[in-house]
Amino acid sequence: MSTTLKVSDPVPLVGSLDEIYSPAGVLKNGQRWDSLATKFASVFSGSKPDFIARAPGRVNLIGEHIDYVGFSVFPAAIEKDILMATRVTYADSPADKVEVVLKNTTERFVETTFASEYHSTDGVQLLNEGDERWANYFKVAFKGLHSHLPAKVLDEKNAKRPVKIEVLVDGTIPPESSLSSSAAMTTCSSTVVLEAFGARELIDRKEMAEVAIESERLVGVNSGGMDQSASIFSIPNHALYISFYPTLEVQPTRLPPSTPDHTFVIVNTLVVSDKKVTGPVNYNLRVVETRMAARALAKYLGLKAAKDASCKDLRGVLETYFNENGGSGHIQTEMENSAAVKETLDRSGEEAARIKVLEEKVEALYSSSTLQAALPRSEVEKLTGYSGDSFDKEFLSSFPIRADAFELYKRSKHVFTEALRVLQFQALCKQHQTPASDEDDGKQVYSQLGALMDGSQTSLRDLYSCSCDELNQVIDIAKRNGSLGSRLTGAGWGGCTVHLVPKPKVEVFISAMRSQYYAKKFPELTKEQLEDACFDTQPAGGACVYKV
Ligand code: NG1
Repeated sequence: MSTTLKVSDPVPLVGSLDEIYSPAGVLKNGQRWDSLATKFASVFSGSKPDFIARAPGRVNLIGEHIDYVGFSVFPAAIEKDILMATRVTYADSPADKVEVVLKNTTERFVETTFASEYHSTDGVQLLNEGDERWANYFKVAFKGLHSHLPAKVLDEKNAKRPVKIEVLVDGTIPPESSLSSSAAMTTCSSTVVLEAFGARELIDRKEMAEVAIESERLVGVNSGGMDQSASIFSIPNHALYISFYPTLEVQPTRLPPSTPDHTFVIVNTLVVSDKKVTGPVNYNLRVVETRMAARALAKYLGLKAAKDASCKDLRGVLETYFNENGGSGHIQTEMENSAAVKETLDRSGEEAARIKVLEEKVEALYSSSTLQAALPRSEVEKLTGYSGDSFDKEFLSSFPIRADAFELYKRSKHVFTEALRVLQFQALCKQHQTPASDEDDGKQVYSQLGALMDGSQTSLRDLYSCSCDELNQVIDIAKRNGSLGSRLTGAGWGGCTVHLVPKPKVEVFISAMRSQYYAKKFPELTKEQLEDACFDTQPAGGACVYKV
């Protein structure tokens, strides 16, 4: 069943770990929470924290590289998370600044301190290098939220104005592995700032998510909004259907019941992919290519708003195309011209049919094989109608990129087909919420869900070019050992994969991964490291505060 969720609620307070983790997760994490509070007392001169903020990582089940284009995605929070044990000292006499002290249970993240005046965060500097750079995530969350804090919170008459915030951070999400450790850091930091300033109930989760998405862009990646939304809004046992258009909305969705149960197994290739470093040739370049593709498609369709902000991404072009051509009635005309659009409308509804229409327009625009290849700038200038300085301003000014040629056809094709797969995945989940009454016991729906995941991987590998040898190897092993659907998750170029596996096959699956991938590529891994690299997971709860 799909549960409605109010994005306008504040980050919740929880009273017990059962509200966050599965029973196995409670067992695994209970001791960690206790020892974090004890460690806090030992590193911060004796006293206990006032609260522990928590934000999870996520695994994206389907819908890759389409959040920054405006299309919906389908992730779930995982149990691995960031915890921030926090103590707040309030002013007992007039003060003009707050000091933040950040420590980490992992030694390589060294202790760091920064201070900010209450009326302005301009003095808070982000660092480009060095061991204290990890504090940037907290700093951007603080800077981002500062202008949203109600005036009464920052007012000097407010006795609850913090002068010191002491934080001990502990994380279990492997960094740079596409399970969103960075979004969990930004989200957890935002939660600490809200609680410390007494503003948790004054700023709702939707506003917090929007600020966290903007804030993380300050760290240097032109990211979408999936990760922060998943980290903030998730609830246990549900995946989240997240849509960004026209505004952020979240629909928690359960996966279909089946006998036997199915689960998602995460396999980390252990190939590190740092988006901040490779952005100019990988992630940020893809964002730019999809923007070029949007302007090219808008021009081809002859849209009046082709150069307006409404057509800056492919979702915007889709909406503008239907608005300028008679709204949803136009789909009837398109249907008469295409059996595929009609079939999509019948099977998956109008939103899906609209996407199919645009996919067909992409095929028509790039019908010649020369246009389907990587295009030099001169060709992109012709297709988009932007040249010289206006080209630089439109496409090259937000984030540095490095490329001699741009793939417009392949990126557009991936975006529309992937957006369609997300709708189909969500529709299948919603249509199969009661146990199948026949012999099938959910087999058919799970094989359909798996096929959509496989389709996503093929598209990411061949059209979006963000897979890599290790990701492909892991996926091959998975498909030979019980996985119904396997794909990379997150940005790709390394990091993790996600696999849909019937529960009785999980053990065989994991042991095949160990012998066929890890033993060959990373023979030195300890038992604990192996357990951390390859594990099955249940959808977990989102960001919260636990009062100690
Ligand atoms: P990962 O690789 O998990 O950081 C990134 C983006 C997402 C999304 C995916 C690709 C950030 C913080 N996250 O995820 O918004 O675009 O890639 O689907 O940049």
